[in-house]
Amino acid sequence: MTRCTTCPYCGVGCGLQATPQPDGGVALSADTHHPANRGRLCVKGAALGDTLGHEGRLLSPQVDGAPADWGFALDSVADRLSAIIRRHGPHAVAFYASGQLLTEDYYAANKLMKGFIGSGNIDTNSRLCMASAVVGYKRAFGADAVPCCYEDLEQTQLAIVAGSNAAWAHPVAWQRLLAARQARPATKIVVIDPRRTASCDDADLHLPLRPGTDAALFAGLLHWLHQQGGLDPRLWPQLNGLEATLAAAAAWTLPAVAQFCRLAEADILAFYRLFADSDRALTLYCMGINQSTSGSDKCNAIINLHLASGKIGRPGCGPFSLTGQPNAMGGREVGGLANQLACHMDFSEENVDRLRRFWHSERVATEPGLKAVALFEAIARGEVKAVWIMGTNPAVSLPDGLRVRQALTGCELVVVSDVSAKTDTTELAHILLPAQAWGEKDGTVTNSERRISRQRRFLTPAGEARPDWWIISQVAQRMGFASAFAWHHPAAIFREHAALSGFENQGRRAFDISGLATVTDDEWDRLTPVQWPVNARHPQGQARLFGSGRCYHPDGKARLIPIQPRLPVAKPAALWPLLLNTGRTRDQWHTMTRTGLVSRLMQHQSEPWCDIHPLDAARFGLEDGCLARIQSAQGWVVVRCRLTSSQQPGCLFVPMHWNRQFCNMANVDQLVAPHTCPFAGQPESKQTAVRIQRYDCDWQGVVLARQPLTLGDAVWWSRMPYGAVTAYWLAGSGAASDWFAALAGHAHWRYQQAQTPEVLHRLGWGDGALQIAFYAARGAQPVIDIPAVVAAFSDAPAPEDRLALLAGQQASGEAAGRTICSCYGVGERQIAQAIDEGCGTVEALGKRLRCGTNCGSCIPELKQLLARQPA
Ligand SMILES: Nc1nc2c(c(=O)[nH]1)N[C@H]1C(S)=C(S)[C@@H](COP(=O)(O)OP(=O)(O)OC[C@H]3O[C@@H](n4cnc5c(=O)[nH]c(N)nc54)[C@H](O)[C@@H]3O)O[C@H]1N2
Ligand SMILES: Nc1nc2c(c(=O)[nH]1)N[C@H]1C(S)=C(S)[C@@H](COP(=O)(O)OP(=O)(O)OC[C@H]3O[C@@H](n4cnc5c(=O)[nH]c(N)nc54)[C@H](O)[C@@H]3O)O[C@H]1N2
Ligand code: SF4
Ligand SMILES: [Mo]
Repeated sequence: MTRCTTCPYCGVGCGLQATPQPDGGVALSADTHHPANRGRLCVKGAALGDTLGHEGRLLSPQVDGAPADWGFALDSVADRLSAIIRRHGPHAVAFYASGQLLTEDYYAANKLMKGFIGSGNIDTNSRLCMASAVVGYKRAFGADAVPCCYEDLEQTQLAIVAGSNAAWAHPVAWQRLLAARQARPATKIVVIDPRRTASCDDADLHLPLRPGTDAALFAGLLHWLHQQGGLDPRLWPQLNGLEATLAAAAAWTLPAVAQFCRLAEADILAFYRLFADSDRALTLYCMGINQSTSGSDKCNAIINLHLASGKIGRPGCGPFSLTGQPNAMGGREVGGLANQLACHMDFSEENVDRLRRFWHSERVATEPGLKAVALFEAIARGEVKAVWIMGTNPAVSLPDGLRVRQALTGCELVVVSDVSAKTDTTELAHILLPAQAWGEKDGTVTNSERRISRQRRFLTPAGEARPDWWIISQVAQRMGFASAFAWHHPAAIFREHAALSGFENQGRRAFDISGLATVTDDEWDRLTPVQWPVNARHPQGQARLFGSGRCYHPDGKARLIPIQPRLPVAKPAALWPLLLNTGRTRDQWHTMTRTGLVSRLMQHQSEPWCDIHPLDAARFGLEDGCLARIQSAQGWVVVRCRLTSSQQPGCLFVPMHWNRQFCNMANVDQLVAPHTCPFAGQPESKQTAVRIQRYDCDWQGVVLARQPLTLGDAVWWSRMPYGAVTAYWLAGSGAASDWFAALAGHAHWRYQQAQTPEVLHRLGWGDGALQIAFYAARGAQPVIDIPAVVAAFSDAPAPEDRLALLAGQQASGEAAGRTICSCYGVGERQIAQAIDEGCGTVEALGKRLRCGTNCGSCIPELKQLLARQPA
């Protein structure tokens, strides 16, 4: 039977259908009925079927490095946590959770820590992601409530895309916006981003502002509108703080904004006029706004503008924070952030009392706990002695990565619930608990537009994996809280959560799904996607909020917040002349635990890299394709340079994804400083002061093998899975032949070798098949046809073709080149050839090669190739 479910990746929250196949497999396809995607999927969603295998999965619990049964593992967690609490009190323990948990899991974790252990110390990776957006909404509306919905993408006249590369990070929402503009060409798109991203390819206007200066741009717009008479005086009685906000914005005249943001006045004015002339304007914002030491103020600068101009609460209007993870929003609802309680309640005495009565617990935490960055600092100082990490990989994703690793290494008790056996974080755990993965577990998630959807089970769990909610409640029971954690089904947790949302609410809290508090298990299982609130007033949910102007502050009025735009803490200086930006790439998800398994997703960008402007490259003696070492006050990485004018001079970009499982020297968060926003606690992951220099090595190469290799740190390496073969890009010092000899193989393998002073190629044959292939060149990376070499592992070439293989080339035929379209595996060289042969448009390429015809994420790159090689 087909089961509808929700994508486990981004906050767009697309629906999928999973249909069991006669051969025992599962066919996945887009759900044509899901309101978030209506039949569309992006590359990552479309490749989900390739991630369902058990490769790399954590299959059984482990305690102190040894396999354990569940009973022993759960007892160990409960006993050790309880012992630490007895000795040092409840604040000596902490949970660090994730926007990738399901709402039911998240609710259980929050209830255990804040309701029964009695500490506020549960925080989440959403701190690195949405915390500023939460502060922005709460300050403005008195509630963490996104006013908008995806239909606004279709109904707006102006989409302002600020600090978001939605073409890659929220592809299906982006495609909806583009489709809407195609239907109504008067719709305009303005992208605000220091880099020229894939999203800019479709923009009517790109404002490449100086990093970190968005607040001034928006404050300037507010001031300019006010001067033009563009604000709506009818709204003013409903607003608090307007006068002070306008007074603060008055400094931001056009010339002042132009100077601060380093933009041309004409471009700024073009943007401001578009806003003034559009009755319906929508601002979509994401990490380029949130990940900042003044992220909260940037969010409020955006919200101020929409409130004062009345572009909110109507179709096509509003400040729309795009959530990152599939259930970042659910985490905000249950109280996954250390500075809130549950169901959007804060730590006021009244709310603490309310929760005491609802949970029947005398131990409810009375004050906020430690936010993520501060939490790991407290672990490092030994103040927090135990941490339970669930569904996140902090050794990779938190700033000041080296210190985070040290903190975990020195911590008395590190418990990790994960689906992957080997991550940078699981490697540091004392107790490992195998969680059920997407497709194996059942629960709900909430997407960017407040829409609650079901993730449904359609697979048998791997090994002994258990649902996260079950693991948490088992530990809670063993810690002595049996009756409060006696759930037998996730639907029971959902009902409790829904009931709490309505408990003594009386319209005071925006988050209210009390209309779902009495669903039966069966109704919960059949739940169709619905946008909260779901209550007596809105039994079918509600698409847009704040249409009436009423907010959740005690006086019911929305608040404008006076903003003083500030530059990032990181400032370029003599020692650190460049500003490092970090973020996402199209085909990878975070720390690559899932997408890194899929070779077609790895082929889009197979190595960690750094984008650098040609002027900076010349200044620091770098060329396209060379390896460079980037250093900050915190640490360093080694990545490959890509020269591109999409970067502005003075700024670098390195992806956030790579970590020690994929490259031994490319975890970019080892560079990022732990500076945070004073209101949100969110780190400034987008701006770090760094320097760059060429990475000295004698040779570069690639080694391909049937088994993953243990390469150590004597060389720089970067791993790329290629089906049954694993490839590693390499850079080393000394003689390549010595390195390979030390690595290599079996006595009975026979080696074929080609060597000149410049290159060393070696193929190892055993049992009639290719076992290992090594290509090294002095200085630069060898030019090798990797797909051809990979193919030779399964189809040993005829002896007369082995010389071509030794040369690293395919014997005949044209190789496809770097994968551009991941959906259909279409490569750069195939596309170039088709263009040469007359395909002059994206549509023509799609007809010929199918590229770009599924999810559309590669269309920006197809356009670039077309522009580069006119037919
Ligand atoms: N493919 C893919 N998609 C994802 C994810 C993924 O890992 N991979 N992760 C999901 C998650 S959790 C999240 S949070 C979202 C993130 O989605 P996005 O926020 O769209 O992605 P990022 O690449 O982190 O950053 C967005 C842009 O902010 C820009 N930026 C940097 N500094 C500034 C600045 O000062 N001002 C402005 N205006 N822009 C700036 C960067 O150049 C970058 O292009 O993506 C979600 N979707
Ligand atoms: N420099 C820099 N750093 C960043 C960012 C940036 O832009 N720049 N972005 C930040 C942002 S926005 C985010 S959201 C974070 C993301 O960073 P992380 O949350 O650290 O990244 P993930 O790889 O998503 O980690 C998820 C982990 O949970 C496991 N997992 C998957 N499903 C389940 C499950 O059902 N149960 C359990 N228990 N485990 C599961 C996976 O195997 C994986 O180990 O990174 C942040 N760090
Ligand atoms: S846009 Fe892609 S990654 Fe995001 S939910 Fe949809 S299919 Fe999944
Ligand atoms: Mo995120």
